[in-house]
Amino acid sequence: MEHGIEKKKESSYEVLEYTNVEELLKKMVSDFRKEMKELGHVNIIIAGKTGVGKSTLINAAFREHLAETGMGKPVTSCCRKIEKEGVPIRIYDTVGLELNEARKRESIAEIRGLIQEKIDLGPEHADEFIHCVWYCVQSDSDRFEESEQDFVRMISEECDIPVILVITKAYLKKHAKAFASEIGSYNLPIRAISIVLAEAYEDEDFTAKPYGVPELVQTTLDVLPESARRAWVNAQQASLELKKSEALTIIKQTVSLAFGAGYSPLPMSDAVVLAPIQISMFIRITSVYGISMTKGLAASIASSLLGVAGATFAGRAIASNLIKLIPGIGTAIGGTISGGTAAMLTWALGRTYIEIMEKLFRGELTVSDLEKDEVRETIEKVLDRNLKNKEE
Ligand SMILES: Nc1nc2c(ncn2[C@@H]2O[C@H](COP(=O)(O)OP(=O)(O)OP(=O)(O)O)[C@@H](O)[C@H]2O)c(=O)[nH]1
Ligand SMILES: [Mg+2]
Repeated sequence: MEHGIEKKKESSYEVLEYTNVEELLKKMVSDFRKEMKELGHVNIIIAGKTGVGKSTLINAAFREHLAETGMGKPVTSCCRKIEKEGVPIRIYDTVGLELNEARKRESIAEIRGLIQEKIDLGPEHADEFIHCVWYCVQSDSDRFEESEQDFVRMISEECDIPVILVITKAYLKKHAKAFASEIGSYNLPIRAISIVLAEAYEDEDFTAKPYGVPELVQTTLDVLPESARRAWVNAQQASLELKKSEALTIIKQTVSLAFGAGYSPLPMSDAVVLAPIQISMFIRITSVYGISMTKGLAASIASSLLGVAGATFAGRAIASNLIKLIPGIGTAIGGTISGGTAAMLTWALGRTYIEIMEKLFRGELTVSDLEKDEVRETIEKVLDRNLKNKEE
């Protein structure tokens, strides 16, 4: 036994037995760090003239108020890099892109140089490649100037990077749509036009609610390479729906990989094998929500979802406690549980965990709340509901 964690291989399941809670929690935290490292980064350029709303958009689209709190290191005279520990994105924010003829040429050359410099680092530095450009233009601009059109053309054609044109501050929807179709008529080499109002707009006689950023986030995901997908889902905060659909995919993958066809019924005495499979599912879902797996969160998962309390425990108790909750099973027949039961249990645990993550993400709960008796009771109820939900 190593660090209170015993690993053995039995039938087709991986068996991990935890006998020491402290070691289990440490392992969860370190597995999470590994997961975060493996996410890599997504790198995007956000360009546009001064005052069009780039910083406002960055703060709406990504976690952690990046535009204010992410260090803005000047990279070139027209670009600064925004990044923050724990958020897997690097944003190159343009400054002073005023686009008079001389400045425009200089800026394009600089941005081109930046993109090339990353490519020249070679495939082992693929984590630094620029993946996408958002070119922002304000919805109440009179027109999309020729110099801006040239800029977009050159970036897209010469650098071969997907460009999404973002119409910002679109508090007048009809006007913004007309502007979008005007821009559409220029046949620019862009992948999409998105219309956004990143922050609510208030005037004396009307207010406009923010909209469009979740769609922009989804549109961007569609043009990103697969390798940048997980980092993007983590870093963005605008679309809770995107996080949820990604989390559901993880649950489905876990269930089908772990309990798909060909698995023999699992001896009840080894039902604890479910725990490591589910723990890695919890870790991946935590990363989707951009929430940090602290020891406190790990302890809450262990106690409210895995039924582990106290300093040491007999691992085998975990699943048998949970299995009792599944209607129609009660006690496992003949001392075994089927792959189907294990799958159902995993599904219910995953669904319950998503509900917890959403509450943490929205700030309706904090990690320390999870220790409260009433919150634990609620989690048990949610789990019970998910176990009884036969629809899925
Ligand atoms: N209500 C509202 N105001 C916005 C929106 N986007 C930008 N603004 C306002 O427009 C002004 C400029 O926005 P910024 O986000 O700072 O623009 P920027 O492109 O980062 O400007 P530079 O950093 O100078 O290039 C600020 O006063 C913002 O509050 C929006 O979606 N809604
Ligand atoms: Mg700014």
